[in-house]
Amino acid sequence: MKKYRPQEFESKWIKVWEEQPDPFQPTKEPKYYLVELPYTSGDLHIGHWFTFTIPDVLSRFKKMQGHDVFFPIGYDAFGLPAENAAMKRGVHPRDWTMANIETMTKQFKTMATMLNWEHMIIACEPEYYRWNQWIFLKMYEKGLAYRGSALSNWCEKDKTVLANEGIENGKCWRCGTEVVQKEIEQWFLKITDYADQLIWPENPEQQWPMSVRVGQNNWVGKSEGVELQFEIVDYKSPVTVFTTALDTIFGVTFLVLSPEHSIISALMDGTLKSSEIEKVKPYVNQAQKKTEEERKIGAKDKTGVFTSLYAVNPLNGQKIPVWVADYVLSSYGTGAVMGVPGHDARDHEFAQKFELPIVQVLKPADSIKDIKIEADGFWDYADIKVDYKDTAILLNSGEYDGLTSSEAKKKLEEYIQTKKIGEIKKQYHIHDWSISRQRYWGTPVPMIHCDDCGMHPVPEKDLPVELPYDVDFTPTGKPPLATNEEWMKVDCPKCGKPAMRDAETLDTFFDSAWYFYRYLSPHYTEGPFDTEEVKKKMPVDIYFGGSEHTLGHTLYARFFTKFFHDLGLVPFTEFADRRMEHGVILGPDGHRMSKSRGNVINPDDLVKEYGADTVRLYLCFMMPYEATAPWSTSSMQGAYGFLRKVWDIYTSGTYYSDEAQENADLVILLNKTIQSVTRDVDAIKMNTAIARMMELVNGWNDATRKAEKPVLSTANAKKFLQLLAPFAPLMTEEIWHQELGEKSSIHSSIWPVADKCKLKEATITMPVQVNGKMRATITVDATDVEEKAVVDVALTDATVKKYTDGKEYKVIY
Ligand code: ANZ
Ligand code: ZN
Repeated sequence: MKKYRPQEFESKWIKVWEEQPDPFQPTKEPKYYLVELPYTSGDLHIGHWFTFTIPDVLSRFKKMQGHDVFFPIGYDAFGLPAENAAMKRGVHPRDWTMANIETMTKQFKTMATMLNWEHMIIACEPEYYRWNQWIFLKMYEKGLAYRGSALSNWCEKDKTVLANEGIENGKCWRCGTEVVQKEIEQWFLKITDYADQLIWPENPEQQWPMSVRVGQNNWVGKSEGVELQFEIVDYKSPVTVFTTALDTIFGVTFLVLSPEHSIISALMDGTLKSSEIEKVKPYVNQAQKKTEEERKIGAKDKTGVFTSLYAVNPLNGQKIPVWVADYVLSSYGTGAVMGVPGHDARDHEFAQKFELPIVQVLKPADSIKDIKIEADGFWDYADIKVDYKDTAILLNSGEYDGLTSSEAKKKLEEYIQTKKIGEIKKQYHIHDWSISRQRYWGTPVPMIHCDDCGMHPVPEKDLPVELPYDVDFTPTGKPPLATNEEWMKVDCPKCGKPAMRDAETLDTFFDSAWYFYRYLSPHYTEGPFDTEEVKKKMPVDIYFGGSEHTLGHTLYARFFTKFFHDLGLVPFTEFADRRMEHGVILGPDGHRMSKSRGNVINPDDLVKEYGADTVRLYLCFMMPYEATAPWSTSSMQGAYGFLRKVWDIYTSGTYYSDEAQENADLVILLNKTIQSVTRDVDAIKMNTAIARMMELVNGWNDATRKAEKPVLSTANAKKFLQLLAPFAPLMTEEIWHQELGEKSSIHSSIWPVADKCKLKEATITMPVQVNGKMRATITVDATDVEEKAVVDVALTDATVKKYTDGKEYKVIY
């Protein structure tokens, strides 16, 4: 018997697969399984193995079922870490990235996946980013890409702008530096034009996790309300507020402006006089240091100052004080809020802190009991909206008293529209997407700036604008590309005079927003992708990836898809039918793996010691794809033990044979295993599929030991090996050829189907009662449970005979 030594055959098969053409002919429709393309960080970690192995098992399985499976790979190769690593180690970002790609590709290949390497894309290659530029120019043409200025999240260490999605707890997601606010000129994409389309309907056709859909919908944050004007006493221009609670207008006891509001600016520069300016100035100055995130989070402890201005409530003519406070954001609505402390939680805290009057203007209908209304009359509008939307009743609201909230809203909307003091408005929380970075390692923005005649797109025939190799990319606050004067110089495409290139580069989230289209035709030169291929293979069947991409990447990818749809490039508006989020493998100590903790599991070492099949099998067995659990070396050794058992079964020559007298129970168990493994792999429950296979191996072992001769036919033995093939592709291929004498790959063989007739238990045990007392149990053939046969067995049973012999009886079946 040969010993299980994966090192002796694993690399052989990987090479054979790579070199030999695959004779497989699909008979069923295409499947597109997509895993988020890895970032070229340097080494493949166990998390990469996990996120790719399970989709690979699914891909191999679907292929064996006859599908034309597309399972591509590529590299997200631009971005800051390359630049940072380059500065730290004195290597060029491109060289660093390319070296990483080489290492990672080598590592990936040891994983024995069926990835379509010939479709690989590398985002930092001109062949790819040329189409980033093309898409950018199309967006520019449609007015979706524009140059603007905005108060931006700025990372002082990386010297770059960050999108909101790039901030974690107020810190840069890459380097952890505190993010500050700075007014910066940059390129934007008008994702807000697609805000409505990005909102998931209640019951979408696509299977995306509820958490993702809710998260994205909240991020888009559509809300319907009104913009309403309040006159300012002794000042020419009114303040417009955005409110979703017009029915609370009689409860307004103050106005709050954001520190960036134009009226506050007028106070700051003295255009507008304030008796409180000595308090307003320092408050506004320090508020501007906080990031939007901090202002939202820190909004618990309210701060603010009175401006000395007064406004007039347009409904009841009341004079109310105007405050400035940083819980009002300049980036949302109009940057001004009508304070309703009776019903808005934030306004309520503010009023309590600064002793402003609180007026209740909504109460529950009489029929509703047990509602918590605070002693000062506070009843949270957020609760009202959810639970009693239409039934709350107005009070303290003049002629509107007694109306329900929805009746009042309708009437008030009519009133403000006829008086021309307000209008119905939709607001979104999502901002336009800032896409330019003042850094080097990215796609150059394909624009030209001419002193004489303005800004022009680079003509399409001149694409790609290649990223120059020679630049000084040390951050100085000036974009690194600007340091290469030769590169910067270009003739104006309009007037021909000397002009300048745009020195900024695109956010890497731009690259990853459409890469899965490019996979289909990675070398296509007529456009970003071959639309015929898209029609054949897309939408993606399942998109596998991490939950950290809920609000960034997957939202951008959906936006690009909708844009492509509008260009007529794709026939659908959602790119993936299903999204599946993977969990995290923790270190053996239950903590996140990290170098500093020393709890990192290195897949290369494991492959060397146990072989790739064991690592794959364990990753599939350790937990469901969505779960998070610690690594266990002993369980992994268990996986190794299982594969060794299988190896011994197939190499010992005693478990199966062509002429075996088969064990009927084992045949049934095998067919049941085929059935459940098929079902489980299809449902991506790899761990339970493996558990079923383990049961079969134990049953096979027991039966063989008892019989002391082969108990399965070779044909059936092959079927089990096929079940295991997607999980342990190398060992099964070795056995398939060496032990079973097959000539073509097990991975192009046809997936076994359970024999319906052999799914039932072989025998059934039944109790037999005589005069109401159980006297015996009999065993009958499961295929023969007809009354006559069963009764015959019962009546010939020795124990039963004792009670029935010589007596008269009646049989009840
Ligand atoms: C008065 C009011 C009374 C409000 C009430 C709510 C409840 P959503 O649903 O998220 O759109 N608001 C408006 N602009 C703001 C800004 N720039 N910064 C902070 N808060 C702002 O929220 C809309 C509500 O958020 C608006 O309706 C406004 O407060 C506040 F019982 O107006 B409301
Ligand atoms: Zn010009």
